[in-house]
Amino acid sequence: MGVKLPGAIDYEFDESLKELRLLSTSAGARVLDIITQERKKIDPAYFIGKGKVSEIREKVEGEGANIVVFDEELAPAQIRNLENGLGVKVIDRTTLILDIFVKRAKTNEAKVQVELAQLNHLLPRLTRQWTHLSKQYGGIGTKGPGETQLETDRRLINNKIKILKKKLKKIDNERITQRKNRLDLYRVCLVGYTNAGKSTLFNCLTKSGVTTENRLFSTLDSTTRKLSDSNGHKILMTDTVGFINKLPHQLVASFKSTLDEVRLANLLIHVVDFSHPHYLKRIANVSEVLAEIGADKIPIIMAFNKIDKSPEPYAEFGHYFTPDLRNFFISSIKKQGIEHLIKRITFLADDNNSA
Ligand SMILES: Nc1nc2c(ncn2[C@@H]2O[C@H](COP(=O)(O)OP(=O)(O)OP(=O)(O)O)[C@@H](O)[C@H]2O)c(=O)[nH]1
Ligand SMILES: [Mg+2]
Repeated sequence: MGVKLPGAIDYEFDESLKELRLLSTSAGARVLDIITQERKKIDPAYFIGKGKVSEIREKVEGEGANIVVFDEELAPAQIRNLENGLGVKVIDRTTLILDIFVKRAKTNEAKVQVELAQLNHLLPRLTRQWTHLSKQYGGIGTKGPGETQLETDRRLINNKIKILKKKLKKIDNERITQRKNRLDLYRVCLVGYTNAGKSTLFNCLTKSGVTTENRLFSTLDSTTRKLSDSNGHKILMTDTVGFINKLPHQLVASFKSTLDEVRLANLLIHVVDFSHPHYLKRIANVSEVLAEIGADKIPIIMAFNKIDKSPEPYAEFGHYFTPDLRNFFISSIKKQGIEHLIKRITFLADDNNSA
């Protein structure tokens, strides 16, 4: 469900819904229908109009849907009202992204970070209807004297958040030690929009076998390996989590230890899916996140990837991006343009070491 408000740009609205569809399938759902509504303003009770609620309910019943996903962030009361009105579960984009992260988290670090993000998202959304928490966290605490259920739930979540933060602090310290051992090495981090081809390029550059997949957020955990063919240079490459438009702030905050890898790199390679019609918008999205995590002052190289399936020959983009020392046009799958990129990385590493 997408709601178009005044001032929304057509292609951005469509793009966001397309992405919501991809996010849904990446989470394992099957999308039955996409419904949109244009509104002058948000309805405080239902977000959408009440007539629209009945219309969606009919569709939900007709198609046998069991969940409705909204592209915008919903207030707790709106979720409650919508669930009552539609008779099925209702979630928003942030919850969907968090769900995907939960599914993909493999390492202890990623699991702790995702759970922290989830609880931080949940805390302000706790309402009187939320009463099963003490069961879920049964071992941690029981209702204190004179506490309402809501207060108990809040206390349980806050306790859990404290525990998770402590765990993260420990992981963080381990990372700091790890990083100290690598300080003499030149550290390069691949960043970019999700599905841009970061892991494919990483495998290409380091001869590794990191999972690559045509779905959103395949990679959550960062992997670090030596650059192969680096002519005896000691260069470390890191593949890490991708970014997305409207990336939930809770995720950015709790992925601090993963994102520190980006923040503390000597060089960033911004991998772009050059075959995507709105790649320019995505570059802007990624730059925003880089600024948000304090990584916008690090030297950066642009790697325009997937030129093998780009609809327009990249040479014609000369007026936009001259293939120069900062812009590389590559295909990680067909291994085109990779040697130029490696040459540039090793040159910069050399320059850095001699400085
Ligand atoms: N045609 C083409 N496809 C590519 C190229 N590079 C990557 N892909 C495909 O794009 C999809 C995503 O690749 P990944 O390497 O998993 O992308 P990623 O940036 O690591 O994605 P996340 O980890 O999900 O953020 C996969 O299906 C790859 O096979 C390329 O140069 N050309
Ligand atoms: Mg990846």
